[in-house]
Amino acid sequence: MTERVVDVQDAWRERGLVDDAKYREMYEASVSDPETFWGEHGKRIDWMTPFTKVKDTSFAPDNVSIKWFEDGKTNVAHNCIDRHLETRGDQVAIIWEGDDPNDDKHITYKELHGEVCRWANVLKNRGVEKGSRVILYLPMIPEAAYAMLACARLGAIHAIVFGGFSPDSLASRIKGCEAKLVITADEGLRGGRKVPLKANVDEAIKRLDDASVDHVVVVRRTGGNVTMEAGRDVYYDEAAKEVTDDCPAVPVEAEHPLFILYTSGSTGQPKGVVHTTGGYLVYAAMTHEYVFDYHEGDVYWCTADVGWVTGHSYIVYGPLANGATTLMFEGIPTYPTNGRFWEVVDKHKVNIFYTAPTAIRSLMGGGEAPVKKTSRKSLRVLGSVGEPINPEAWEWYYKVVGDERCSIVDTWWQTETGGILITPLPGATKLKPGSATRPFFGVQPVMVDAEGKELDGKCEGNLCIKDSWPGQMRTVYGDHERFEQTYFATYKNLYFTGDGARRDEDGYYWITGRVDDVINVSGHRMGTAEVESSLVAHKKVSEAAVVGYPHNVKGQGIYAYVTLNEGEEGDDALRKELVAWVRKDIGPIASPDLIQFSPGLPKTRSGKIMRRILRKIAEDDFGSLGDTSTLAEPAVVEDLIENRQNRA
Ligand code: 6R9
Repeated sequence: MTERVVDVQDAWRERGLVDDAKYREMYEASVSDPETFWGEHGKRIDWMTPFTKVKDTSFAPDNVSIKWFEDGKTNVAHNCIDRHLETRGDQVAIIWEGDDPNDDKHITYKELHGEVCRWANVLKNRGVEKGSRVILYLPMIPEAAYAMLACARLGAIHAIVFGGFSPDSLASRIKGCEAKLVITADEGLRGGRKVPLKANVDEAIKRLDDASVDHVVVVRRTGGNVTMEAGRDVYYDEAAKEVTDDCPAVPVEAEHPLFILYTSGSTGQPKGVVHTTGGYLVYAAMTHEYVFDYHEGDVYWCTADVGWVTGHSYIVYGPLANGATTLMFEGIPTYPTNGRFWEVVDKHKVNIFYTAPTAIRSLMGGGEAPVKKTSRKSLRVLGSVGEPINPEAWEWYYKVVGDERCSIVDTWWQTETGGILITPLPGATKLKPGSATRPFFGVQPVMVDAEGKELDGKCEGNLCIKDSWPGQMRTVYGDHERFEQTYFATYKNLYFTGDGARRDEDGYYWITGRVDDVINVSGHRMGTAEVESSLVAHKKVSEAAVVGYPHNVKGQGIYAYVTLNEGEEGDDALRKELVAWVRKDIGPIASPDLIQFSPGLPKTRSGKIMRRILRKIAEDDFGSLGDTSTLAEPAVVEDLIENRQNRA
């Protein structure tokens, strides 16, 4: 197959912030002299105390230390709100589109300022101060942005937990960061269905013997009935009556933590990824401007949930730091109809649209009609994030959604990277469907083989990054050693991403997916170990192994091999029971798609589960199992193949 190349259209180049020559010039400057480059771009935000030091970073395996703009002081809420008041106080900062198509709201920068100050005062009255940890467990409502910015205004550290996570997952995160205060809503509303958020918070706190939580602030979203514990719980609207809308922004050090975000890794419990203030904001704002070719006055919409890093960097912090109008959507792509995205685009005249391949694939199933019914004339740039976009979905996005008129930016990055690292720039980069293309300014990708040898030119291997960029995570909350071990111990002096990639003759990167035991289900990261430990916690289960397999819509599905205790019978009823168990334990996103009961798992003589074999069987590709000579009991494999669930 010859590779398709889509040239930069004249209109993209004319409007673009940079063309190809400018990209090359800026990229060269950014990697040959990062101090000067970032010293200059660090000034894109306001500093209460200007920095004099730009970069002090080391990837030395047992002494990783990352500091940017270290002697400067600033405040993220000031940069996202206050500094815009004079020039664009009456401009809309947030367009909120509710789950119900008749429900929307426009919030100006001036209004945002008032709301955030009030929120900050409500938190302050409850003991929140610089360094306090606050958990947010909220639906996609403007209050989520207000609460994030209110924490930032006080120098408090927010940790958002996605509303789809269970009480147990919430409890472990509350405990992990010893949060004093939890912000939630009575209920969430998605696709017409209610989510019992406050009840889940009650459950979570009940599960912790020694709960750190002194206060729960509850936003009324549906007005649904919830239990309020006297002395601990308060409705936000009642608490807000007692405060003013004036609250100064607290200047904090550039390296003061802005947020913790829990993410799945290949082992154990989710890690608390820590992002700090100055470098993070500079990087989020700069990538938002260049990658989406953001211009003054554009309406920008990222469909992610604020519970994921994409929502942090590209719904709230990046766009608001740039004074943009950012759209926040409460609902889902298929409610009330599967034309909803495009109807919202027309309704609010969206210019830049950013979503995940899984959403595109699910809408492809509904055909072109729901798309073609809408105009989409306002659209200019279409973004993709979360997982590799298959060329078929790319072409559909380009042709059907974008009418071959919009540029596509396939943006590769991670919770850990804080912002986009590999991506096209609309005015500069020729596109190849399925490739995230070239590195952003200051980013130096390195390809290595399994032994850690650096590969040149066209190659395939593991993707690492040489040297730091300002948006990089700084540590794992409370466990710096785990940070060093996870990301810097595999390959010396390199940040290891956990992703495999291919680099082609033009230096373009094609991300092939995770090379560790992390799977990507509908753009959501899941550690296979987390699902396994949930399954084995069930009283009938003796052992479990979980792998990913290709799934048409989700990208990857969850395939679980389960060995039951003596005397237990594996049938459809038990399958259902186990799916419900995992849903309840971790959350709906972790539900196994396929469960295979097996008398044993393929192990080496030293007892290691041979996941390579399990992956092949789950992919229905057992003709090439590779080397099976180290198997302790070869007969196990025959049984696994015979009873496989995923038959082509
Ligand atoms: C931002 C985000 C990170 C993992 C990452 C990779 C996959 C994200 C991608 C992509 C191919 C892209 N990923 N974007 N793979 N092309 N454009 O998704 O963060 O939830 O931490 O996931 O997602 O495997 O390592 P996070």
